[in-house]
Amino acid sequence: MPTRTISLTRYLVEQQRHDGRIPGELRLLLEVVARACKRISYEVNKGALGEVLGTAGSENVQGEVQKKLDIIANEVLIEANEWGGHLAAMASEEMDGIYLVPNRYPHGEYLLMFDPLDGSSNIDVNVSIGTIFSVFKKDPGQDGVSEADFLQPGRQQVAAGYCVYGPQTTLVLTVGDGVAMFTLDRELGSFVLTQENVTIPEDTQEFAINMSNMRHWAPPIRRYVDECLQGVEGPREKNFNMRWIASMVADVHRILTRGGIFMYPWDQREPTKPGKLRLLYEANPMSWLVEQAGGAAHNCQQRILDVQPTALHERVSVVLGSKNEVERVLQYHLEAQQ
Ligand code: P6P
Repeated sequence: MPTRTISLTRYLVEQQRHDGRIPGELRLLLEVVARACKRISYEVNKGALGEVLGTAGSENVQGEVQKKLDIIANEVLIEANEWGGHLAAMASEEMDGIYLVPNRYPHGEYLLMFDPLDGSSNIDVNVSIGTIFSVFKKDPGQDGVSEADFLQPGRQQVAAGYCVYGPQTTLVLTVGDGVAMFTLDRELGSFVLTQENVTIPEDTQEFAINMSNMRHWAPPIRRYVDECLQGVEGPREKNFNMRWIASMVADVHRILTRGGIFMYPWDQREPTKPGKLRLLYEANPMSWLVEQAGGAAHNCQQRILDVQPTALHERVSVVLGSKNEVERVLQYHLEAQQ
């Protein structure tokens, strides 16, 4: 336990006081999201004892089978956030359209998007999963709120983060002034600051990609991975390690903690889709966190945070992590075009 325990609340109040980067309404919103994540962690940790495992017998807008915990996590986030008065609307991987704050509650200026439980294919096998969230401000000049308000490039986020439910429950957050990590102290029942100024090493010897898709990749991705696999005998002149948890939250948490490169690129399986991961509530928040920690995040054509969304659930190709490795992948894409 760090000698000077700083709770999430104290951290946010001091950030608010320090440079006004966190207005009171945003601080309250982030504290509500954190409390919702604490509740989700409690539900996830029940496992087989809580009758929360297995499928819900339904599909989400992505056509993916919904796990019971997907729906529980979504409901926890909706119920926690709808009454506080700081949101105009929410959007979720688990809901087709946006969720307007009911008229019986006051409305605010913020928009909250989330993947309530990312990596849910890992739930039943007890592997780390997590909640990913992204916060924007609504255009003050617009009356009402619509899906169009959510279609903002990721560089306009005002807060982003995730909570990973693993051996520890850890909340990772940025409001544009670096990345901080808070570990849930279950005895106190609060998130305690355990790391700030998180920094991703610019170089790495660890890559994360689903190797079973190798035959479907574009040539520049194939070249990059082949060179990693050739190790010291190849052009990289060093050996690489591979990790793939199939839970973006867990893979990104490893990269924020010790470096690495994460790739879920476009491939030929569904050539009309730019990638598998969703732009608004997976790639954007993770990309801002990675950039705030000194890393890079690209879709192989442009910086992910500059992508102009055109649909709530649109997908994107993702290459993110240690800056020099991401730049090498981009260089291989440029060379392939010459
Ligand atoms: P695959 C989880 O379903 C997810 O959206 C990400 O968390 C993860 O990185 C990816 O999909 C895993 O995909 O095709 O390897 O199962």
